[in-house]
Amino acid sequence: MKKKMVMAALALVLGAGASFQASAQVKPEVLVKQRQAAMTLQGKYFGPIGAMMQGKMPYDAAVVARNSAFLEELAKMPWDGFQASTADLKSDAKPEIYKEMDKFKSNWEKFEVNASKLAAAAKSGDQNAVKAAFGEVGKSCKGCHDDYKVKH
Ligand code: ASC
Repeated sequence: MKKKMVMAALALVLGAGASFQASAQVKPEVLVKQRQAAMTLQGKYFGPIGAMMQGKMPYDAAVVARNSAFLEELAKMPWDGFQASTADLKSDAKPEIYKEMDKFKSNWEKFEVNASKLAAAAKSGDQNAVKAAFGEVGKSCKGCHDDYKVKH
């Protein structure tokens, strides 16, 4: 009886392992879509804050706080989609990414830190802090795009 239960538990663990492995092998096309979707949403939530910073829209602290909180999470999402398996697919990602993964990674880590700082500033309600943090996020977007995104 005891042995049967152990075997059943073992089968469960092994089964879970197998399905995890299968899901880890995501199709390269899906990885590209994942990246693009995350980046699109980043732009969607970054844009209005930018418009407020430039005085093109009235400052709305609730929208800034919500968008910044979304951005903090979105900032983490594209990066595991940049796998070598995607290097030959058509996208705006330059091939240098896969040759300079350490540098690319340090860029995205800076971006994540800056996005977190923006979310913290937005929560504090200090508009000057939001402005400064927003500028740093924008710089990390642009810095990485300059090096690693194809220009059209
Ligand atoms: C955006 C967007 C970018 C960045 C960049 C910031 O909304 O689409 O690429 O902000 O312009 O400098």
